[in-house]
Amino acid sequence: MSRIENEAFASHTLNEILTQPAAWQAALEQVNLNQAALRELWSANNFTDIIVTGCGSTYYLSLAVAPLLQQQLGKPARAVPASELLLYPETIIAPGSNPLLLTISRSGRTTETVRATRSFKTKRPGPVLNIGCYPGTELVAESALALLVTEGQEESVVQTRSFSAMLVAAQAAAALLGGDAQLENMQKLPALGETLIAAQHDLARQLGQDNKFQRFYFLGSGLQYGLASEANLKMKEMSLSNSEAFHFMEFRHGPMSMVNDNTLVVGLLSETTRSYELAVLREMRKLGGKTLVLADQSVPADAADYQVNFNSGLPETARGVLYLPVLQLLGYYRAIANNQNPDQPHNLTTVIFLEPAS
Ligand code: F1P
Repeated sequence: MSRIENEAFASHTLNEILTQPAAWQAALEQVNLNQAALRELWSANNFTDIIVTGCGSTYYLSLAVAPLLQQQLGKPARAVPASELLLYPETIIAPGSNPLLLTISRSGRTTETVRATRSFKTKRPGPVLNIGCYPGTELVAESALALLVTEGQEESVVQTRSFSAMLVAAQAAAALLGGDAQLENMQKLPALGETLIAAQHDLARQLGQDNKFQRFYFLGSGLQYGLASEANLKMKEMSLSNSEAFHFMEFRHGPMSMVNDNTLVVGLLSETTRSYELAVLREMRKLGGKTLVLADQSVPADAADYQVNFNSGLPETARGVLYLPVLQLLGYYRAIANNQNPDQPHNLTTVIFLEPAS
């Protein structure tokens, strides 16, 4: 076995990161199998808006999915943590509205998400849609339709393969319901992912293990902000590093004060607003930071010390998942460099169960 295969054999987190494209294929098949049920749910209920909810990684997944749903379906869509929907429903469910609730949960068992769903159903009669990885759970029981990508199941506490598989399912469902012709082109994603992981694994390892970098900032806007937030959580959960996520243009408004020679600024570049985003990256390089840019097409060297290009030809609404493998590997290798075990992240458990409501 190669050195990389040896490591994957030793760590289930690394193995799950490296094998995730197969779960993307399964996610596409799951949406395809449920086409009629998805169309029926969306067309039969005259929804006024969409609320997307989850916890931790799946809240960040909700942040990536909500703008996509609004763009594809033409209805207001908002991502909220399940705890907010549970505790402050009046700030989220608009009077007279008929929202579609989309719950996202790897386990389908997180107490906040289950309770928020049950509470929501006492206020609104509409069917609930769920995306997850495990059948027979409390959330599946509360849902009219569940898109379950069982190939996304993982031993890891931190979400990697499960997260990207659920993202592909959500993007494919949005494309289906929005009548987006790109759904067919999304079939290319698994092969693109395999190629990307093979080509960029060493760069992710090199940057993850470079102890010059002590501060990490993940920048993303629009559909990419949720993914930047997830990349940040991977870095924190696995390696206990100083890291934060920001909307691209927000970084100038104070947080850039933290940029120094030990900083890696990671840009999840869009194609539609790249000129604004490249300007931010150029400025951060002038402040002494190094930049890693992830983009579909190559960017000028004066903005990127390091870059990863997907060359997918897919629009942003169809290829968000391609940002993830390198960023997951970056967090994984920084964890190793920090003598942390990514398979046993500090203080964390796979599911957060809360005591029975008092
Ligand atoms: C939500 C979650 C994960 C986190 C950890 C604890 O789980 O917060 O995002 O990584 O595993 O649980 P789920 O509702 O998506 O199963």
